[in-house]
Amino acid sequence: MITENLQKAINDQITAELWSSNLYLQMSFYMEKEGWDGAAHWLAKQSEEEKEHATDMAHYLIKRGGEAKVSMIDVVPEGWGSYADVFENVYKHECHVSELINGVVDIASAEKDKATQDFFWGYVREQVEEEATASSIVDKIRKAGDAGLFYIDAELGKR
Ligand code: OFO
Repeated sequence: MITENLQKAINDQITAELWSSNLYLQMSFYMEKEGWDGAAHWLAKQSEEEKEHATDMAHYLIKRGGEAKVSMIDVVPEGWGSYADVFENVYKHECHVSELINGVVDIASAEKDKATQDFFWGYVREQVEEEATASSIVDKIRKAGDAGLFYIDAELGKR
């Protein structure tokens, strides 16, 4: 059975994942409106992935005898700037999520809950990948210049 404290931390993380999902969906709509269909597709996929993370965490919590809750999701920002601005914000947000996930591991560790530590270590590793992916997209955008953006957009559309 999971402790109340840990249950709250996981439910907070579920809310954060759903917020991330909405953030990326909003970015996806923005890029679609700007005519960047590849980025819009990439961001829509990322939005789906974040929702899957929330669901995965909820299933885990229920399996451990806890109660999963969907809390109110705050409104996400809108009106992004350039192509680079959008992906710089994706990168920044992923770094922030990594800190949140580390926080859940810390609580699980303080509660000596090995299963939850192990479960969230999976997400710690996944965040390394997500940060690296976002950072490499930002890098390519910076190197590409305006004309190169069409190539990058086509590549992102293949996700
Ligand atoms: Fe939920 O994976 Fe990144 O944020």
